[in-house]
Amino acid sequence: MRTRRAVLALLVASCAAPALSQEPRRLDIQVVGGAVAPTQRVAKAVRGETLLLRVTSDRPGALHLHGYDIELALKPGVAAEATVTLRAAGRFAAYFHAADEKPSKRHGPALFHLDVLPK
Ligand SMILES: [Cu+2]
Repeated sequence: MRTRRAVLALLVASCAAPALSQEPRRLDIQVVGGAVAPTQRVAKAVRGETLLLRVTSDRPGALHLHGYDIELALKPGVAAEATVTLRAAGRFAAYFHAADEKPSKRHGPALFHLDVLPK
């Protein structure tokens, strides 16, 4: 019980002060059928923070984070990762591009938005 409480306290501390941590904060995104759960549609971060973006997908394709121009190749069963230091504040849209989609296809709705708040 004591251990459990200590772990909880640690979790709370690391969530409350992401900008002060030197370790990248992990942002897990699960793409299922080309979409994410409603709770993952907006991710919040603070400028200056370093994120470890970790993405899984049940379909092959790519995740494209506009603005930061990060493209992650996605293969089912393999987590794709990118580390990014957030130097620009604003709202950035991420899209899922299916492996079989035509290159000319225009973007549909965003997979999720990354809100980077100025300090
Ligand atoms: Cu795109």
